[in-house]
Amino acid sequence: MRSWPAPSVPALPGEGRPVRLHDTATGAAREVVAGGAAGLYVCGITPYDAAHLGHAATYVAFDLLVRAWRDAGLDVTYVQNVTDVDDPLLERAARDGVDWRELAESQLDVFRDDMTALAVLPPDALVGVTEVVDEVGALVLRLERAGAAYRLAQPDDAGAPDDVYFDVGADDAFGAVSHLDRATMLELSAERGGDPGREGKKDPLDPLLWRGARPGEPSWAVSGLPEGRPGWHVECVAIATGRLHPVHVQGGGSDLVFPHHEMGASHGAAAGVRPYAEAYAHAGMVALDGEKMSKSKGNLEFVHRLTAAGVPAAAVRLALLAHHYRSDWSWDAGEVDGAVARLARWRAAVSHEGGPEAASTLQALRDALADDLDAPAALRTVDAWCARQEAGTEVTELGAPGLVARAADALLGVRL
Ligand code: 5CA
Ligand code: ZN
Repeated sequence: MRSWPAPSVPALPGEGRPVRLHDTATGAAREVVAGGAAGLYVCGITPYDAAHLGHAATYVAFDLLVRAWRDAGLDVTYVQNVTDVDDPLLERAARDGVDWRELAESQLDVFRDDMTALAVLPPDALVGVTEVVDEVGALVLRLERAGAAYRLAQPDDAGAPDDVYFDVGADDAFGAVSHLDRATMLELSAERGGDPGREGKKDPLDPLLWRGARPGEPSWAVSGLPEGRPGWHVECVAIATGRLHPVHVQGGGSDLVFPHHEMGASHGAAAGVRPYAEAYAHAGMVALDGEKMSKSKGNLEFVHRLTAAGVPAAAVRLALLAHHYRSDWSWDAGEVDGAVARLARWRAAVSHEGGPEAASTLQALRDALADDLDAPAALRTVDAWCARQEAGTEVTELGAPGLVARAADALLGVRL
């Protein structure tokens, strides 16, 4: 489906270092990409409500990875999905009396505008699940043929199309992404879209691969499967493995470690794609004023609300970058003030023809990003150059401010 416009990325002299990235599965940071090409898959939005600042923070985090990889000379292919058919979307559409497709399209437009404002590089492919139902169905059938799936009659309607479940027992390595104990897995499964209480399953943790059609719900006919629609985890595995060879990094927020990425890894293994992803990278959760952002509590912040209130989008981006992508943190109104002040300081410092040499600043910026995308350290290196510029005691090089400005734009996505 349509993505969003790509911001231009200025050219920089030289090349960045290979990026070391923290892998949730191994618990260590390492260079994930060996050759000259990198494949990134990041879990996209479920467009039933406007994407909030926490979602934006996750996409800005992976945007840093794309920028650092490209700067290091890699040929990057970036794929992102849109969960444009799922329970929360259908429930919200029914509640509000709108068509689920229209609801998804309208919320996607808000998301595209926010990503454009934040100068996030668009994925090479933004794939809606409804566009690739056949691909997902083919993977479900493959898992059935591999003996890793089973069918279950709908609870109250034996004549209705069956549901298809994945058998977590089919993967010996199940648990290797999250390393959670079973009690925690059961708890998270219930919280995050699973149905551990469903009767008749082989294991309460077994996730849905394909949901048999229910009255009033959209469904598709895929040859060999009951009339129905894709399950959640399998959609991402189908979309990622169908386009990336290999999937170097499977990314998303840390709320997806379990069950989503754990199940994805097992689906991949059972289907013969071993490993599904070379590494699993997760962004921390953003809260608001100390509490988890939650639609029911109404404590949400949005990129478009901030920009409509006059905050430059570049300042919103700087505010997000001031937190390490792996940390959980809480947004409060003070974040804006600090970022607006920093943006003004940077802009003033680069608005000269000359300034202190900047090649070492570029190097430090690259080093910070290559070290597990340490954006806070990268911001401090630019701050330090600004301080030298303000002190005015160093030999001035013509063009140095321009280099700092181009580096901030290309590597951090902050245009000065
Ligand atoms: N469509 C699925 C992924 S396949 C989904 O989780 N959609 S979402 O709209 O709920 O979330 C979109 C992305 O934002 C996911 O990568 C998710 O992990 C991330 N995310 C959700 N909440 C937050 C938050 N509070 N802070 C940071 N990232 C978040
Ligand atoms: Zn996903």
